[in-house]
Amino acid sequence: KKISILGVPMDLGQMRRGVDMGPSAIRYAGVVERLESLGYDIDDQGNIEIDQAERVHNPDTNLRNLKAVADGNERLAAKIHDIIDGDSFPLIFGGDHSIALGTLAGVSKHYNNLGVIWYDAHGDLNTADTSPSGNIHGMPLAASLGIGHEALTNIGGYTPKVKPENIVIIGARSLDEGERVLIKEKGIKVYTMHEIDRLGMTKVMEEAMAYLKDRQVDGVHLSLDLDGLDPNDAPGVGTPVIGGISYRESHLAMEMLAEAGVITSAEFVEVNPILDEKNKTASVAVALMGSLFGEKLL
Ligand code: DIR
Ligand code: MN
Ligand code: MN
Ligand code: MN
Repeated sequence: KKISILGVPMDLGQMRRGVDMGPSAIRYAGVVERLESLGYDIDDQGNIEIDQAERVHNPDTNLRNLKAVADGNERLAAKIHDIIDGDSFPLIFGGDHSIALGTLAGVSKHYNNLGVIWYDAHGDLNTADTSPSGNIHGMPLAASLGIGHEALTNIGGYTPKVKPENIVIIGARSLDEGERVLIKEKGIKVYTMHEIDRLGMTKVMEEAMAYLKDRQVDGVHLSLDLDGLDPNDAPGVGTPVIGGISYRESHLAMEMLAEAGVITSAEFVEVNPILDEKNKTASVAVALMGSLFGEKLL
């Protein structure tokens, strides 16, 4: 039982500083001790090198910091190969959600039919053409489907990373117009807050896992954006959206994933300690990781 931790101090996929300190905040919240207490052998590989925001030139394009984001993600993808080749579980700490480009580039090569659970308030399905912000952290899922600028779709030297029918989005409550169009066009499975309220998290997770099983996936990557949770429970995020998934529901979701034993790689992103309340959001992330890796009270 080996887990390899990689921090990605990336804040170039959006405009607020501080999310580059996410990996430190998560380590400070005790993640290594927490997972070791569950019997895992933890290999903390430190952080990927990412350009400092103040040093990155912003060309006049609707893809903010494109080159620096792409370069960092190439380095991340290469590290993930080594982790999986070494038979270890890749556990990645963001950084903003643009790092999913590199994570999926590294992970997907090792599977024939990867499934993805995207736990997020947002769809992250924008492209330069549909993005209202120019922020690449709102684009990684589209790029991983092969949609968008080549510098993003081709991270790791191949595209696409995932099929639309192998994705389940959970927690959506803020979707841009272009994202809605793409979801309908591609038939992407989405559990919005409406379905979570209506069905309850138990049913949502049962259905999500049954859906991916039907797709005969041979691995499932969990990409968990802390803004999927309600800002009352996870205030330290750059783009909070009210009416989110509760801490309790999120615990339940992680416990159900642990029981089913389906997750083969994971990332926890968008933890911003500058915007946080006494490192609450990183602590929530660590608690969720505890449940994801099998923690039980009795
Ligand atoms: C928005 C925000 N849809 C954008 N996206 C965020 O800028 O594309 N994703 N915050 O997590
Ligand atoms: Mn490899
Ligand atoms: Mn996101
Ligand atoms: Mn989000």
